[in-house]
Amino acid sequence: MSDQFISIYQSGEEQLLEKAVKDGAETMWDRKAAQKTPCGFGEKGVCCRICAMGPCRVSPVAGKGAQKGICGATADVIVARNYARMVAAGTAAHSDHARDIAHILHMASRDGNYKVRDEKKLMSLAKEWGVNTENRDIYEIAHEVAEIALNEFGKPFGTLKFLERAPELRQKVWEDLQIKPRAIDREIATILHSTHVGCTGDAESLVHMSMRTSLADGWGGSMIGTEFSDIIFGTPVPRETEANLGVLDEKQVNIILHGHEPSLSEMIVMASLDPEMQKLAKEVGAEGINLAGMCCTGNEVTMRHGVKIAGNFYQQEMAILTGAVEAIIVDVQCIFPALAKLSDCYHTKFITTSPKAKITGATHIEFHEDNAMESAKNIVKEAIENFKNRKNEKVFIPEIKSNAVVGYSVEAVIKQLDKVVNPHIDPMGTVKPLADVIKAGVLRGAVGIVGCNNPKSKHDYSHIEIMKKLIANDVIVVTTGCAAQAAAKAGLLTKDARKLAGQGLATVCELVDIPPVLHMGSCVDISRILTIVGEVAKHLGIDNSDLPVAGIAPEWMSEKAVAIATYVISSGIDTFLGITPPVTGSDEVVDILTNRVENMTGAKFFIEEDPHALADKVLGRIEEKRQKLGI
Ligand code: XCC
Ligand code: SF4
Repeated sequence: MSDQFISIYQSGEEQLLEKAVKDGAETMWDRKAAQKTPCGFGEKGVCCRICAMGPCRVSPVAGKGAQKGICGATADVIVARNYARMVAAGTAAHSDHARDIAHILHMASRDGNYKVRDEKKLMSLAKEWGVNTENRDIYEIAHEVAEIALNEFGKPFGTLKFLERAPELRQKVWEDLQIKPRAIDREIATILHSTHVGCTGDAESLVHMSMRTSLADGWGGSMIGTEFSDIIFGTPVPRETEANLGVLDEKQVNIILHGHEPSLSEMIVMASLDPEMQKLAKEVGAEGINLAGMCCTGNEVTMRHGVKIAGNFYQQEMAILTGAVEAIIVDVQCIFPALAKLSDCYHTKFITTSPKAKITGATHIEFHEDNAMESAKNIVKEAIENFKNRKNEKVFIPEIKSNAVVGYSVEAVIKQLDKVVNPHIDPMGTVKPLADVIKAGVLRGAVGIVGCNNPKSKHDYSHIEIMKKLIANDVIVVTTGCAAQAAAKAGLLTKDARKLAGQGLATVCELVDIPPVLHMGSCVDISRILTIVGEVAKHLGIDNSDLPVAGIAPEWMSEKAVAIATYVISSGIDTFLGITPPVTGSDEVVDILTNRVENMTGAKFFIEEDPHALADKVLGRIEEKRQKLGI
């Protein structure tokens, strides 16, 4: 195995943590230690503070200690309510992000900052939604499509439009279960209502409602986020980049883009290329401006521009600890409030930009979409001017980075697949070649590995171990979010990584010229995975739940991940969690999620904290599905 593949475990983190001690900087590890043993009630999900008669905590053990809250809520009800609220919060985060993107399309214009970059995608969506396209200006069409999307959040009647993209058999499952989400905001509000004191008092009903709300994320908010970002900023195509903290450059102004929404980061990318900004950087003695992404906004700009990846969630503090970052610019989600105090130990400017995510101690420069370029330039200028404050004696950049290929949208995957047919014949433009190799057993299956980092697990270890084991067993891996960045750092997103793949997968990778692990984008882009799974199922005339596919969140931590996991099982795809969710205080809820839900949706949760055992379980389940299909 070449060094590249093991570099993940030597990413300079230890040296940076030592540096933190020397610099008197506090990190998540200090705070984790200060937390001591985590609260056992919280960990099991049996703590309720929904009303002021409480807080109540009930015993997770039947027959021992308090069995009910003051209102009479049992452990089952309390656990299920807490779970439902996590799903609602996660759905809200993805969807509120999507709403902003839809608004941007609504304000897009030919001479404005935001334009229509993928007309083909816009036109096909217009057709899908019955928007008249004949003899109309492309921007008029865009605005109408955007308005329809905005109505998906609060429309009074009907169900979400994108549900119709699912295989018919899946739509029938949703219909029968009555979990087709209506308006996105409505599903979130309904959960908040139903989990208010004195409302739903039945665990199964709460899980059922959670499924409906989560589908409003996957087939609503997230899908709108992906599709509209593609229309406005372009649908990603494969491109090369580099990943890990070694992408920071001592000689340049280093700007970290952290958060989720491409509306700001896209503008920063444009602003940093502006000759005026480049000139300013030279004037302060830097060789140029070096952008590097982190978390999902990093994924958005790497997919569309090849912007380098500084790292994933866990590395946000590490980036500042290098002492080489002029500014860390954030929008929303997954941003440690701790960055404010940490950046005070260095010259780094911590710049918040969204009214949705102000942080005490940060420099707040509000980003306004209607004035996007000017806002972005002001922010970049702050970073450039800060270069002169850098203290060279405090700079340490670990010299570790890997090459990666990113940018596998569904469209890009299909284009690659066309390479298996004779290029002189018309390209098929379908997922048929993928379905064929799965059917033939050349690929045993396909797995999505997604989600965060969590200090409960060694950084990236579970992501990488699971990926390596699956590709070695001829399972193709698609990845998004912080998992994708872990893969990038480990060198798994290179064509070279084929040598870690089993013979079948290696042959396919060779033939269609792809890495064995495909970077499909940010977390809202899990909707791309739903789309491709659905297309393969449709092609074979079966349901998602029949396919040898699975979803894994090895190191998840956010409420968004709970929403995702729930819409993935609701979409008929088994989901494996590497971190135990706070539900174990209720045998009933555990039984629903890991067992009974399979009779409803055809998929269920598996919880396994050991990455190797988890990978084995995935492989076992894939073979089970193959057997059932008779392939
Ligand atoms: Fe956040 Fe999206 Fe998790 Fe990473 S993977 S820590 S949610 S950035 Ni979405
Ligand atoms: Fe206690 Fe019931 Fe109030 Fe929760 S809702 S805090 S269980 S009384």
